[in-house]
Amino acid sequence: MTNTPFPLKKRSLWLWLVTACLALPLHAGDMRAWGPEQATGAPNSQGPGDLESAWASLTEDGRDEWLLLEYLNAVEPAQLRVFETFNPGAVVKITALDADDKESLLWEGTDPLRNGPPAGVAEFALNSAAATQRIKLYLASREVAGWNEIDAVELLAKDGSRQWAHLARASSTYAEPAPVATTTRVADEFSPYLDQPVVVLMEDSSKVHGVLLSSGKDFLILRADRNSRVLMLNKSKILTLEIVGGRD
Ligand SMILES: [Ca+2]
Ligand SMILES: [Ca+2]
Repeated sequence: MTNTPFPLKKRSLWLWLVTACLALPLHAGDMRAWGPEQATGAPNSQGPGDLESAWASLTEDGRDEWLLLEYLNAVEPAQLRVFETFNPGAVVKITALDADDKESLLWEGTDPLRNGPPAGVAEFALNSAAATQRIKLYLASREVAGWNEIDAVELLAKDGSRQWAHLARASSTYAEPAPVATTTRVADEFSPYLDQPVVVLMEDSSKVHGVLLSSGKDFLILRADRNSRVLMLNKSKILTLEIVGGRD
C-alpha cells in the first residue's frame, strides 16, 4: 500500500476548491473589517462614520492610496458612482485597466465631494474608453485629513447597464495585521514612554491622545483613545510627546 500523504487527485480537488472559492464573491461574514472587499457589492454603510463595512487604508494620511475594482461584465464605461462614507473628497484620478494592465485615463480632477458634506455619492462622468471590467481609483489621502473610506462603487455603462464591484484590491488596508506586530521596538528617546498614556503634538498642530505601544525606526505606534485604532505616527513630524498626568 502506498502511503502518499497528499494524493495527487485530492490535491487537484483541493486546488480546484481554493480557486473556486477565490472566484466567488465574499459573504458579509467572510469580510475583514475595513478590507478592500468592503467596497464590493451594493452600499451597506449608514454613513457618515468610521464604519468597518467600508474600505479604509492602513493610515489616515500617511500616503496616497488606490482602490482597484473588478466587475463581472466588461462594458464601455460611462459613469462611476463612488459611495464615500467617511472624510470624502480624496478621489483625484480614475483609470480603466485592460487585460495587460495597461491603463487609460477615464477622469482626472477634483472630487465633487472635496470640502463638501461628511458623506455622499460622488458621480464621475468618464471619458469614452474600450470595454473594461477593471477600474482603478486614485486617492490623494494626504490632502484630505482622516481615513477616506469608500463603501461601494457602481459602474454605469454606455448601454445603460449598472453593476457593483465584484472584487477589490487596494494599496493598503486597515484590515492588515496591526503594525505593532511587525515593528521592532528600538531604544531611543521615546522608550521611557512605552505603555504609557501620552499626548503627541504633531507638526500640523493636531494632537493625538493614546497609549504608546512601540517606537520603531521611523514611526511611533500608538493606540488612539478616540477609537482604539492603532496609529502610525511619522517620527519626523512629531513636535512634542508628553505623558498624560493623573486627574487633578
Ligand atoms: Ca486621508
Ligand atoms: Ca460596503
